[in-house]
Amino acid sequence: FSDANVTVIFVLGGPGAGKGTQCARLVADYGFTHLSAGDLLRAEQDRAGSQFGDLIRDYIKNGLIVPMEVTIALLENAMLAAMSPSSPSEVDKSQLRGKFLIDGFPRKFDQALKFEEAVCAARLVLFYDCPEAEMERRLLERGKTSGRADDNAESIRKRFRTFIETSMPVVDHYEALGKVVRVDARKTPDEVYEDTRAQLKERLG
Ligand code: UP5
Ligand code: MG
Repeated sequence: FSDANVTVIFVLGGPGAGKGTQCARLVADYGFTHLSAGDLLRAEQDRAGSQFGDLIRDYIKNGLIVPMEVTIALLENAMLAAMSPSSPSEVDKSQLRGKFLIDGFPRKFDQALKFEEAVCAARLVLFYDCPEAEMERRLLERGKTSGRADDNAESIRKRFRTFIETSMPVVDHYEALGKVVRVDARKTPDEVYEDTRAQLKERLG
């Protein structure tokens, strides 16, 4: 895809920081297409005939990062489908236009490099900053009804470890490039969204 025609914002933050919640609001106000890497992986896991189902299930339960070839292919296909619903195989990718929130990806430094090389560069990174105790409280609460295989105390602990050890360096990398918009995610969803909008207005005009 061409960086001039396609806008990508990575939406990052720890497990339960509120990435999905804020993306839903941004979609309504800005017309972005929201692509959650975790949601795409869960859909692929449940797709009949997928060769990756068992692998994805195992990685997610253990809070580990699924090999990037799988995730990047799912993201690229979803972007293509959003921009060219009719005949995705015949289009000239450099002519396609779209605006995307890529939620929960990249989670590892090499994934960031590979995505930018294979798909397109990120314009900004929205980073939702939330203390672990608050994220844990939210995830355990959601776990009562979510049915997510990783919303339990043991998986949550593993997800936190992966986030700190492997995913925070991605944020640091974009911070050094001046691309990070940091939002305090401890407040109510409305307050977090107001802060998001104010900062995006400053950065995107
Ligand atoms: N909530 C939200 N905002 C709140 C607020 N301000 N105040 C109070 N409550 C708030 O929110 C979580 C819960 O908190 C909800 O109940 C919400 O109502 C409440 P949500 O918006 O869902 O937060 P989010 O950050 O999206 O949390 P999520 O659990 O989705 O984060 P993860 O990053 O853990 O999950 P994801 O689906 O992205 O990834 C899951 C797994 O998939 C990973 O652990 C990994 O194994 C795998 N994965 C990969 O391998 N590669 C990838 O690229 C992506 C995922
Ligand atoms: Mg999410």
